[in-house]
Amino acid sequence: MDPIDLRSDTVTKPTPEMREAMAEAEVGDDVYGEDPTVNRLQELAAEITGKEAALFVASGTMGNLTSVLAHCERGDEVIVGDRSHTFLYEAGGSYVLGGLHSRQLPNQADGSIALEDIRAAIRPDDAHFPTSRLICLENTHNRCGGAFQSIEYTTQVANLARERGLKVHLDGARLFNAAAAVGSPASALAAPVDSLTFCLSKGLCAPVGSLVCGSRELIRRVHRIRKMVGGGMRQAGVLAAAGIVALEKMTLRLREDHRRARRLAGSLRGNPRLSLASEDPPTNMVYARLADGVPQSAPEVAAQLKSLGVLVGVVGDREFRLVTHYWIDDAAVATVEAAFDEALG
Ligand code: TLP
Repeated sequence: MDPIDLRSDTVTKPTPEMREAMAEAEVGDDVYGEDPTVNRLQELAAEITGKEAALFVASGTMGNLTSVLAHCERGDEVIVGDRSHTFLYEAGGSYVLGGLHSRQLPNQADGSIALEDIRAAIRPDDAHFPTSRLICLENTHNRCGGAFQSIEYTTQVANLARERGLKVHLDGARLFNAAAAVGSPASALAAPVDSLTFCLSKGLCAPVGSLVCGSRELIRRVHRIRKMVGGGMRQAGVLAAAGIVALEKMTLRLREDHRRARRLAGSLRGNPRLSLASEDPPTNMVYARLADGVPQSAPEVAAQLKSLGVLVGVVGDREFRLVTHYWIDDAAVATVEAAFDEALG
């Protein structure tokens, strides 16, 4: 039997409908701009996010990197949250490849960066300082419990950026989870920002790929940088076909994953050996810590859970991340609860 895999929503496999669409996809050489399925996916992504243009890239990491490089010049400064994916988990790409300086500001528990912190961090025009160029937000926020950012907050950050001549990039890897949680279309969350990346290969189940969306001019620059980092793909329509199914069929069902995350949290809350980051997970992530006095470490408990057919993410010595997705049903949630009871005895 396949294990119940809650390590991430990146583990999702394509649905049967996606595999069929992939097998039948019309393809061409996308470096020549001639893959009709990639072109259709890009048009659809631009339309759904309300931006002028979109570009298919290999991953969320590539989407964030190419966007940030497209906004900035060497030596510029990028304001990021200290718990953001871009800062923590993207191998320092914007520094290594772009010569960019990052200004890390504390992420609040709800995933936001306080407006006053951003205001205070924007550099005056003085030769001593790097030039503040870009603010990066994340929605939903992975390391802040899957928290979602409101349209109002995103707009406030964008207004501040505009006043001070900065741009805003949104890491919307899970933009559609945010949209489902806020109860608004993705375009409303995307409207305030200059660029955004969203992923097809997380809760939306496509096997590969992300989209960068923004103005035509920005996407033209992202396109060149994508080529530079080796992301010009050829008959990528095979992948894009699954992405089209993801956008057309999978976004509205994300609420189900959120409901299951709440259910999972509800059942784990009853276990005195665990303490949950949030009583009520905002989207599809449940963060749980081992209570004081539990002798095992998180990796040890995860190994025991694995032997019971349940895979969980380990984030630190005492903490787990459990992510619900398309392939986790109600029966799986019940099994996970029982496995924790057994592993923690
Ligand atoms: N996140 C992965 C890991 O890298 C931690 C996960 O399992 O959640 N932005 C956000 C907010 C992400 O959570 C991720 C992936 C990315 C960007 C990067 O996407 P990929 O993996 O496609 O490069």
